[in-house]
Amino acid sequence: MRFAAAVSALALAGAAMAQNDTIIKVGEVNGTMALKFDPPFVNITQPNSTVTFIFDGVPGNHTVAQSTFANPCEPMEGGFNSGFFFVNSSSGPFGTWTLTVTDVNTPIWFYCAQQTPKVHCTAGMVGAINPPATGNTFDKFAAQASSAATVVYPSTVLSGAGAFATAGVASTTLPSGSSPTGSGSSGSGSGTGTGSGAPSASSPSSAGSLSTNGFVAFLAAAFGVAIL
Ligand SMILES: *[C@@H]1O[C@H](CO)[C@@H](O)[C@H](O)[C@H]1NC(C)=O
Ligand SMILES: *[C@@H]1O[C@H](CO)[C@@H](O)[C@H](O)[C@H]1NC(C)=O
Ligand SMILES: *[C@@H]1O[C@H](CO)[C@@H](O)[C@H](O)[C@H]1NC(C)=O
Ligand SMILES: *[C@@H]1O[C@H](CO)[C@@H](O)[C@H](O)[C@H]1NC(C)=O
Ligand SMILES: *[C@@H]1O[C@H](CO)[C@@H](O)[C@H](O)[C@H]1NC(C)=O
Ligand SMILES: *[C@@H]1O[C@H](CO)[C@@H](O)[C@H](O)[C@H]1NC(C)=O
Ligand SMILES: [Cu+2]
Repeated sequence: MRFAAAVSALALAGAAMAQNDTIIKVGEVNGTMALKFDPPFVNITQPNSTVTFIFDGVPGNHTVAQSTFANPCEPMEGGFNSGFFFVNSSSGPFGTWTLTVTDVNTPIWFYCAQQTPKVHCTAGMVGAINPPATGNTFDKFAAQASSAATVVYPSTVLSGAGAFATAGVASTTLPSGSSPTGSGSSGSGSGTGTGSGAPSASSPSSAGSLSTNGFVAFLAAAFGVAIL
């Protein structure tokens, strides 16, 4: 147990230093709960860079499932799927899932497959890595998703087309103040509001590095305590 924790901590520290990580938040926009990915798409130029999805938004189930431009809400054959992660409430437990992007020259499209109490994919819970700036753009993908006739629950698959994960969604706690506010969070009527969350009013990259640093520091602290 101790040995495993120490090895994980070392692997995590090494990975955090070696990799170029981009954060996508699941179930929020600009620090407010919403059935969206935030940012909805990212540009990854370095092969083997990672994208970490943080499940801390709208309470309920979410997935990150690879689809195609033509069928935004159905699993791509050979695509990845994180599997469902259930966000119990606005205070967690939360999840993280890391993809390594091996192909930076082909768009990677994805969606959330949750369908109750409403269909997340048609509500706008779609995203992309490296969508084209012209032609099959992210906006066209999102428009197709909003009117998709078929939405499919896929099974969990770690390795997809152009990207892979090495594990399912990991349950974790997050530093306080890093989670979104808004509908679905109990007792959010007064207090901090939407201006104080990490994701708000920042560019995607600065919000990402802020979250990553806080998250890694937090995990390091947690492991440090556990190892002692
Ligand atoms: C990290 O990746 C992004 C997206 O590919 C790229 O713009 C940035 O230059 C990379 N940074 C480093 C330090 O590799
Ligand atoms: C990405 O990782 C794979 C497997 O480790 C390696 O073969 C490849 O050379 C790496 N690509 C780059 C650009 O670092
Ligand atoms: C969430 O997903 C899990 C696993 O598929 C399932 O057992 C559970 O019923 C789902 N909960 C909701 C509220 O959809
Ligand atoms: C889920 O949240 C409810 C209240 O919102 C709480 O009673 C319950 O213990 C939580 N479950 C877990 C697994 O955190
Ligand atoms: C990604 O690159 C495209 C050009 O290919 C650009 O229009 C867009 O603003 C970039 N998006 C992000 C989030 O950096
Ligand atoms: C989120 O914030 C960015 C940057 O301030 C802004 O461009 C975007 O429109 C906002 N999105 C929503 C849905 O409010
Ligand atoms: Cu969802």
